[in-house]
Amino acid sequence: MEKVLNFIEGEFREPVGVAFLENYNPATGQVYSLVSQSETQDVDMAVVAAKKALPAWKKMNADDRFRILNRIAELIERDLDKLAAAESRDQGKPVWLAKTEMQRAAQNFRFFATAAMQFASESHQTDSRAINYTLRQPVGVVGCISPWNLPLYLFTWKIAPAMAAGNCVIAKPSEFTPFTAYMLGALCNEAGLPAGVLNIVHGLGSGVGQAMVEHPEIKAISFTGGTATGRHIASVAAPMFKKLSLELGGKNANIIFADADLKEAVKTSVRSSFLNQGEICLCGSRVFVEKPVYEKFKAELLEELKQLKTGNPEDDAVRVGAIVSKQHFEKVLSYIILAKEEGGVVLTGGEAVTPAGFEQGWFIAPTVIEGLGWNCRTNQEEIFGPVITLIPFETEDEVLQMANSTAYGLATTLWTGDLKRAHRMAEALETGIVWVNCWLLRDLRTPFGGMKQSGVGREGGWEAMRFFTEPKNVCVAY
Ligand code: TXE
Repeated sequence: MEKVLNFIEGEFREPVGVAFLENYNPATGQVYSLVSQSETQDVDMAVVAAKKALPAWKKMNADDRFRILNRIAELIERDLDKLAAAESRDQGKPVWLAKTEMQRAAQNFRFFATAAMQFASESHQTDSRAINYTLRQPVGVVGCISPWNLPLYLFTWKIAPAMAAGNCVIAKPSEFTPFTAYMLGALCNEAGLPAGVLNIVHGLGSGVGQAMVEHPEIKAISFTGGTATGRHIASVAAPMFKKLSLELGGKNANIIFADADLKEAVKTSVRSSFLNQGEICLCGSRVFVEKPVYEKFKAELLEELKQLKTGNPEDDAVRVGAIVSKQHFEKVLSYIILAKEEGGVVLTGGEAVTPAGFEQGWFIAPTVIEGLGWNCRTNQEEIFGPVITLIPFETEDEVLQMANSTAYGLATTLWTGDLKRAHRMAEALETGIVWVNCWLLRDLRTPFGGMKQSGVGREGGWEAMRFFTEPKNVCVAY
């Protein structure tokens, strides 16, 4: 069976303990590869390699760094079909969707390669006495820990800016979806990335992830994952004053006002609810609909959902693939049971499905529930699956209060034809991102991240370049 090996100092290595985890294909429920179960010693070796590579990498001129990172982007595009097939097999998502994400992974490298060329420091004249300028220096050896929902896309979203800013990286993909990060190692070698600039260690979060956060020579951690894990990482990193960027969960509102373009709102709500099986931190799982259009929206949404095919990820007509793991599949189903106990009425879905040929896979039908109060557990906790609730509302104030009621603060989508209302709401919503009459329209220059328990810090554009650098002020009197 194929082994997912660590990538340290440009070489593929077995973990020191020669232990492996089973890696499942969520669509078949079968083990198809083995993943290195690394421990502290593997992280130590990766840190030694990264420290060795650091002086030359941080001194390399931006133009040369740009060429290497751009070359990685080209190689991802060259191997796009192979990578997408591997991503789908590892994660459960449809292949067509994985292809779009591989394209975005390449774009991450291209975008941050360019950023490396343009990242300029500020300078300030102090009266007529001195000039201050800021040196933006790489942090050094940094850690990137990524989740299982958008594996290569989120992995590269972190490592690309880290390397572009001149850092050497220890990166850990999720143990549930390590395969495309493993494949990326070979592409980095082919692109001429110096050995040790990127080191990939695989294994459990509680083992190798924890070892990364505890390592005194890893000066910053960029993490995307669950809020509970983020809280734990923050507590471990705090005594060492490590720089932290935490992108955590969400319980996002999708708000539809009666004056919205309803057709467009329905169409996009199908995507924002169920894309990637609802396993995107930006999915809108609480759908608030203004009362005059509630029944119409509901009927049209349910009609659209009849077209949404769940099943074989290799089938281009399939829109909903398999849930990433057995544990997560059971967690999502347990929330559907909870919703019923809390008085929810399942309008469609509400159960596991077994597509022909995939009887052992972990599939859940797109599920719509109504009849729940805004403050029940189903409407407050992150489910992270193909499950949404419909909640009617009467006034702008009321929906604002309900939308802001959760512990999370990642993203909101608003559907309205009233520009003034859109601005008013955008200002009052307690989320890091507000989409008006659109969803997931991404521009890599914009700040990405959440407030409250959705995280600390922002990724994207200069935010990421700032996170991965230390500003040093130099004051020169004249
Ligand atoms: O994520 P974890 P889980 C949410 C979603 C999901 C829940 C839990 O609600 O149901 O989080 O998912 C590594 N030190 N999101 O448990 O554990 C782990 O190996 C260092 C939202 O699968 O947070 C993996 O690489 N690292 C989210 C990464 O952290 C540790 C995406 C994320 O895993 C660690 C995924 C530790 N002690 C889940 N423990 C989003 N924001 O998009 C684990 N890890």
